[in-house]
Amino acid sequence: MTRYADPGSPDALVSYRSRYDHWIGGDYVPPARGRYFENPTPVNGRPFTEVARGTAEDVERALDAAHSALPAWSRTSPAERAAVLLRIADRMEARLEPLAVAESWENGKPVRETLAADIPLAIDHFRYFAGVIRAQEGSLSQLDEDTVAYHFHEPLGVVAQIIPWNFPLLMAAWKLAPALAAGNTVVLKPAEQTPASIHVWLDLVSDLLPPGVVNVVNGFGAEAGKPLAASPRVAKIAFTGETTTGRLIMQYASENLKPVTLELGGKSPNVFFDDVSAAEDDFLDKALEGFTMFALNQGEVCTCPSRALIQRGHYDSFLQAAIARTEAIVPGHPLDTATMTGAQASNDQLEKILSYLDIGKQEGARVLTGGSRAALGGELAGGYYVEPTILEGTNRMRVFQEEIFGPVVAVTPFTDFDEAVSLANDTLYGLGAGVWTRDANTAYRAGRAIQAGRVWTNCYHSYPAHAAFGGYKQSGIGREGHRMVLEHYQQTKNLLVSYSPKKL
Ligand code: TXE
Repeated sequence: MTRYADPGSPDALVSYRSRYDHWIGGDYVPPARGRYFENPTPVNGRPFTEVARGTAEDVERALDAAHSALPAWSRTSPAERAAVLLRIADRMEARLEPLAVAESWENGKPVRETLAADIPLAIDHFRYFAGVIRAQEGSLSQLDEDTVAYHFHEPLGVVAQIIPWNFPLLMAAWKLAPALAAGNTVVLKPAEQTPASIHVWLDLVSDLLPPGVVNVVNGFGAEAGKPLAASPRVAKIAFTGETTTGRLIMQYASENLKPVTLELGGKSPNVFFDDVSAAEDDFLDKALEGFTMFALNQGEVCTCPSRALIQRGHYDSFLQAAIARTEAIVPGHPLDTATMTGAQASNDQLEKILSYLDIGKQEGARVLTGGSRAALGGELAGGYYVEPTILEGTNRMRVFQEEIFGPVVAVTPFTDFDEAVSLANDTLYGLGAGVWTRDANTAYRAGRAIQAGRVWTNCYHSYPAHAAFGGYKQSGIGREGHRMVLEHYQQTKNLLVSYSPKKL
C-alpha cells in the first residue's frame, strides 16, 4: 500500500500555485473585480489555494478569446484535431499519478479510484473522440440525375460548459473531448468546490492547444455560471449539476434560443432478484459488491444506486450479507491506496447528507448500519467524512425520493417482477439503474421496463467512453459519451447543388 504525500509537503507529487486566475486566451488573467475565494481540501478542511471569483466581465473576456480562436480551430482538419486530443491523452497518461493525487486532494475521493478510474477514463475520452472524429463521414443524397444534396458536419461555434465537483477532471473530459473534436471552442466554468484540478490539467497540456480554444472562468454559479449560460454569444450550453439548476440553465438558454444538454440528478434503483442468492459460483459475491456501489465516490455520483430493491425470498439473508460487506468498506485518508471511502467534497455536502440522515430517522427509516458523521480524528479531524449508511424503509419516504448524494442507500423489499418495476419507476428521476439476476428473460424485461437512460445488468458503475450516458424524465436532456454526443456539438450543413446546364 502507498500513502501519497499531502500536496504542500516535501515529497508531494503535486504543488499548487498559491493563487489561480482565470485561464483566458492561453494565459492567466486576473479577475476584473480583483476578488478571490479560498479553496479548502475536504481531506482536512484547510484551504490550500485561492481562486479567481469570476463575474460577467470575466465571462465576456473569455468569450472574446473563444470567438477569436474559433475561425482557425474550426478550419483544422479532423486529423489535426485528433492529433491534439491524442497528445493530450499521452501527456495525461505520463502524469497519471500527479493528476490522480490532485483530483483526490481537491475532491476528497480515494486515490485508488482516481488512479484506476477517474483519470484513465478521462484519458480514454480524449482517445475515443480522436478516433470518432476521424471516422465520421458526411452523407450525400442523389436527388436526380444532376442534383445532389451534400450533408456536412459543422461545429456549433463557441460552447459554454458548466461542470460539477464530483468528478472534476472526468466531467471536464466528457465535455471538452467531443466539443474540441467537433471543432468548437470552449468557455468552461468548473464548480466552485473543485476549481483547481482543471488548472493542474491546464498546466500540463495547455501548450498543446492554440490560445483561446479552451478558456476557464472560475467562480460561483450565480456570478459566473449565469452570465455564461445566459450569453447570446454562446452557441450551446452543456451542464451537469442539480436538477433545479438545470431548470434555470434552460430558462437562460431559452432567452437566446440556444440548445442545452443537461446531466442532472438521480435516485437510481438497484434491483436484486431472488435467484442472486441461489447462485453457487461467485455471482452472489459480485452482486454484493454491486450493492456496496452506493458508497463509491462517497455516494457523490449522479447514478449512485441509492435505492436497493431486494426480492422477499432472499431479503433477510441478502441484507445481512450486504450489511457485513458495507461494514468492511475501509475509510481513511484519501491519498492512502488502502482507503476505499474518503471525504465528501464540501462542508455543504456533508451537512446536506447529515440532514437527510436526520430526516430518514424522523420518517421512521431504520438505520441498519452507519447513520452518522465518521469521526476519523488525527490529521483528518477537520475533514468531511460520513459512515456508509443503510436505511430500511418504504419507497414513499423522502430518503427514497430525494437525491442525497452521499454514501447512503435506502432499502426496501419487493414481491414480484411487476412490483420491482413499479417501485424502480416510482421516482422523478431516470438516470441509472441496476438489475441483478441470472435469468436472461427477467434481466431483459426489467432492463427494458425500467425508465432510465442506462440500466446496468449484472454490473454497476462502469463508464466506458463508447456507451451513451444520459437521463430519462427529470434526469436530463441529451447524451454524453458514445459518438452520438457529437450531434450535440455539431450542426448539419446541407449543400443542395444542381449540376444541370438546363434552365430551372
Ligand atoms: O449543484 P449546482 P451543487 C446535485 C447533488 C448535490 C446538489 C447540489 O444532489 O447535492 O446537486 O450541488 C453551477 N447558473 N448534483 O449546489 O448548483 C455551479 O457553480 C449557472 C448532481 O453543487 O447545480 C457548478 O459549477 N451555473 C450532479 C454547477 O452549476 C450555475 C453533480 C453545479 O452546481 C448556477 C453535482 C446558475 N444559476 C450536484 N448555479 C450530477 N448530476 O452529477 C450553480 N451553477
